[in-house]
Amino acid sequence: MAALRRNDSRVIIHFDYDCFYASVLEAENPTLKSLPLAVQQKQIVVTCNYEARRRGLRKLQLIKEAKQICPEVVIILGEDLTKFRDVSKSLYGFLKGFTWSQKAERLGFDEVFLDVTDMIDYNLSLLNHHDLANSFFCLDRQDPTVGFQFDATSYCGPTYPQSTEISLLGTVTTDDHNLAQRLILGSHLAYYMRSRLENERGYTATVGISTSKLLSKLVGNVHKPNNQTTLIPPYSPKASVDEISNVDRFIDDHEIGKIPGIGFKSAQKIRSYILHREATFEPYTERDEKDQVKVRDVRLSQSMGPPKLLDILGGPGAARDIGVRTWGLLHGVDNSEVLEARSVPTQISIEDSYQGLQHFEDVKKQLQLLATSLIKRMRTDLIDEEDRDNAREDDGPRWIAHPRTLRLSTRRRSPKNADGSRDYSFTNNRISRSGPVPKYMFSLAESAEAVAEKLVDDCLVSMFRKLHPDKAFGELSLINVAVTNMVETAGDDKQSSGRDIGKMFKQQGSLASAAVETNQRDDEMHQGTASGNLPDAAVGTQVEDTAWEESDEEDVPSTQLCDVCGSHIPLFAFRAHALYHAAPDV
Ligand code: DGT
Ligand code: MG
Repeated sequence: MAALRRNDSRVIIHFDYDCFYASVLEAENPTLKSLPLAVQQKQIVVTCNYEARRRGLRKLQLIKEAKQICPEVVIILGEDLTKFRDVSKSLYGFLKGFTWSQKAERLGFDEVFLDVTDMIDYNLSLLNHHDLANSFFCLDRQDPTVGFQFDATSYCGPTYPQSTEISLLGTVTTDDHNLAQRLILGSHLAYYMRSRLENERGYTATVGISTSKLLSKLVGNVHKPNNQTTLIPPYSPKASVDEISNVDRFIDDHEIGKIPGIGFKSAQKIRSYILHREATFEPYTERDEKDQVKVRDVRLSQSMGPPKLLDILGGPGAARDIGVRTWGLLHGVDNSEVLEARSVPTQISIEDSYQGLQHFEDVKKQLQLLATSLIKRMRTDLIDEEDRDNAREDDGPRWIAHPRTLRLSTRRRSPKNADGSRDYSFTNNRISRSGPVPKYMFSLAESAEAVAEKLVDDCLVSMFRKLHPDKAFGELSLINVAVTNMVETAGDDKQSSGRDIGKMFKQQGSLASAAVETNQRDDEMHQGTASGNLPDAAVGTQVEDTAWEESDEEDVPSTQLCDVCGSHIPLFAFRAHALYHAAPDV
């Protein structure tokens, strides 16, 4: 049975900031650090600091419950995501700044993958094998004095499996020996970055070091918070005494739903197959113990392999290689690349969900709110941070990209059946209309609200009328306003290397206004505004760049239809969304 072969030639470091939203609030107000702190969105604790966790609070708990468990908890509203987004962007820039390859990929607001293979290879070649204990890790190829001292004979920080005495001699095959050396260097680099992140930016992170995004993300969780874990060799079964590799040993203990790349629906199908009955999934609570299916149970189940997984998971809409791919994931195989940093998003889209908007005046109000958020987001994401404060109209280039297309999309609520219920299989009701982005959207002379008002009156209302010529347009469950078709403007991105197109133009003495068309990828940055009928937790504030984590079937959207309100909810937020419905009204 041919599984995909794992490529263990890379070294990938995964960062997950500790209690991220809470840490951002603590950085603003350090007195909060010693207090139990919970961040509230609607009636849910979206996260809490570790002091609160020590006192029994947890993420995605109802506020009411949290107050009962810990009456002294300090609760701060976290519905405005601006500051979290800004910190996320800035920390990402900080971490990306260490890399040589620019392979730095953000997942949601608080996770970053770095592919540091080139740094590790370079530093391996510098090692003095006669004095490994006094090695120097060089962080800059141009300047050999920039870097840090480290002991290349041992791992820095905890490992999986735990070991007190691990040395290079501990492994058997040459491959594993080389891998150990690389991971030792990776562990020291990770520790160095964590220290700098904490000392210079005040944020701690939980970090994993391995050879893929999948393994580095998962192994980081072994020691939380403010720590790191390296998944150590042997990675190949033959090298270990009991012929099971550390990768299998590690992955085997995970519940299948915890494996990134195996989505909610796939996990359910696999559970049902293994349990020989419909697996129950109770979104309001932790999954029932009896319905847990571990990777080991699947991997060792009789006649299990890619064809069987294709049988279980295949079907309309499923990717043809889903069996092979899932079998690979169950063996820790994930050869997906850490994507190179992009200085600009391919598009910016703001949306909100509703229980049913029926009146034009309400629609107009929502268009105004969405357009205001969109313009604010454009100003945050498309203006060079350093330029923003001194920006004036005639100051030269401040926008690092100009979107060319404005798009309005709406989705109607599914129609009511005769018995009053709704037909939620009626999902293909999203319609869009596009037009050119008017020039004044880039004007900084007026407030975002004023520009938005003009945009609503000039463009969005007429686009809406064209989408819904009938006055009775039914009940809308979603409105999305987006700018797409991004054209990058030349600019000096300090983080970028010589590949940066803007920099290239500058270096060649070309006009700074030279623009280069970018390829459009379907990686919209969605943001739910806090104004709608659903909580942020449900609207998908984190959908930025999460394709890798969320989708297990290529053609199937990474959302789940909510039976209660008919909204499409990102899978990661589904539990929070269900909780929202369960929460009492305030
Ligand atoms: P950690 O990593 O366990 O120390 O704690 P966090 O808070 O960093 O949790 P994480 O990494 O799962 O999520 C990062 C941030 O994203 C978190 O601070 C709040 C937000 N977040 C996480 N899960 C949800 C969710 O289901 N809904 C919403 N609205 N936000 C979420
Ligand atoms: Mg986190």
